Amino acid sequence: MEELFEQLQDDTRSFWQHPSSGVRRLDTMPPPADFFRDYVATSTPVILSGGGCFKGGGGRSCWDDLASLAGRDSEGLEVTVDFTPDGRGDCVVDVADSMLSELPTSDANAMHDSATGGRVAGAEGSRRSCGTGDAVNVGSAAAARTTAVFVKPEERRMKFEAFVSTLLTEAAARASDESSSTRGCTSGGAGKGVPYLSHQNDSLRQEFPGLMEDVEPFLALAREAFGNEPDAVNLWIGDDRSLSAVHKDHYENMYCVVRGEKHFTLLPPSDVLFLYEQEYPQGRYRQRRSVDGGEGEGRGGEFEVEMEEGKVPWIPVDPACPDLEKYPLFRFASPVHCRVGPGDILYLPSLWYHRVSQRGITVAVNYWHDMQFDHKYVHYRFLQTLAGKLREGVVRRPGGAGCDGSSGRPSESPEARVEQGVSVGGGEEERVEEDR
Ligand SMILES: O=C(O)CCC(=O)C(=O)O
Repeated sequence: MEELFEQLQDDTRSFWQHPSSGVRRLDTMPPPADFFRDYVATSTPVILSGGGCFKGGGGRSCWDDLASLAGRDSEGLEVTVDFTPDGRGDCVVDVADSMLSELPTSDANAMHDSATGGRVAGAEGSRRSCGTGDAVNVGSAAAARTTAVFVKPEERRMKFEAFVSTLLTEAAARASDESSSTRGCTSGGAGKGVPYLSHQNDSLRQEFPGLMEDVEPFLALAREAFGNEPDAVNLWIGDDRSLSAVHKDHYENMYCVVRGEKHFTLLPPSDVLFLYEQEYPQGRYRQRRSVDGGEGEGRGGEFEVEMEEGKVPWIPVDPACPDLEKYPLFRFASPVHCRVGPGDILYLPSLWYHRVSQRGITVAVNYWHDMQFDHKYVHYRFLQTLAGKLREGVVRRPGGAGCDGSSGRPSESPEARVEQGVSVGGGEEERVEEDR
C-alpha cells in the first residue's frame, strides 16, 4: 500500500505541480480555448495576473478604499456577517462540553465515540491545531471534557457601514498594540469576536446590488470555457484573523482578489485518500451577552456552540501544521501554496481541496460555475469511497493499522464509518451547504 501511495504522490506531483512555483502564473489572459485545453480539461489551477472582475477590465478600483465604499451605501444597507471567536468558522473544533448547548444526550455519546474516539481530558484534549501553529480552546482551558464538532460561524445582520468601520477600527487598534499582533481576540471566546463577510450563497448579487454594478456579471473567459453562467457571485471582506479551513466545492471557481493578499494551500482531489474526511456533529457559534450587557448589540460574552441536527463530512487535518502522528497518511499528500494578490484571478478547479488565509484587510469576488460531473468525478468518488474503507480498516493501510491508529479491523462504531455521498443533481443551496 505504501508503494502505491508513493506512486500516486509522484504521479500527482509530476502532473500537476509547476516545477518552479507549484501553481503556474500567466501574465496575460489566454484565449478561452487555450484556457480550456491547458487548465480546465486537465483540472489544473492557474493564476491569471492583470485581470480582475471589474467592468472595463480593471483589477483594482475605488473598492480599495473601504470607507468610501461603505459610504456609497447611503440607504444603510444591511448585510450578513459571519462571526467567530477566533477567525475560524466552518471547521472542526474541540469544544469544551460546558460550551455546548441543546445537545440531546444520545447524540452526545455518539459524538464522543465517532469524532474523538472517546472523551478527552484536560487542556491537551481541548486544543486544536490551527494555521499559525498556536492552539485555541473554545470554552474554558480547564474544561475536563471536549467534543469534536463541525462549527459554523454565527450569522449576524448588520449595517455594511458598521461592519467596515469595525474592521478598520480593529485593524488600527491591532497596529498600535504590538501585544495583539498574533491574534486579535482572546481564545475561549471572550471579546467581540472576529467578523468576516463570507456569507457566499451568491452574496454579491443578492446583498450588494449597488456594488454588483461595478463588477462583471461573468468573466468572459470562464463562461466560454465552462459553457455556463455563474451559479453564484460572492463577496469576501475580512482581515488576517480569518481563515477558511480546508474543504472542497463542487464548483469551478474563478477567485478574484481586489485588495490585500489571499494565501491558498491547494490539494488535488486524489489527496482525499490522505485527508481523513469523516463525519462530525454540527453546531453554530452564538455569542452570549456579557454580564454587564456587553458592547454594541448587547454581545461581548463568551462564544458557545449551539448544536444542530445532522452530521457533516469534514477534514480534520490542517495542511499548514499537520499532526502526522494522528494523521500519518497526510505525508503522502501533495499540497501546493500560492499567493493571490490584487488584480490576480485564481482558477481553482472543482473538487480541489483548499485552505485560505489572508494578509491585511482583504476584499475578493469569486464566481462559482457548475462543474461537469464527468470521468474526473467518477474517479474522485472511487477514491473517496476507498478512503472510507481505509478508515474502517477494510483495506489495510501502511503499517497494518486503521487510519485512526486502531488495529486495522473494521470499526465497531457505526458513527466512525464515513458515509460519503454527494447528490449529483442536487440544487445549488444544498451543495453550498454540504461543502461549506
Ligand atoms: O476566501 C476565503 O476565505 C475562502 C474562499 C473559498 O473557500 C472559496 O472560494 O471556495
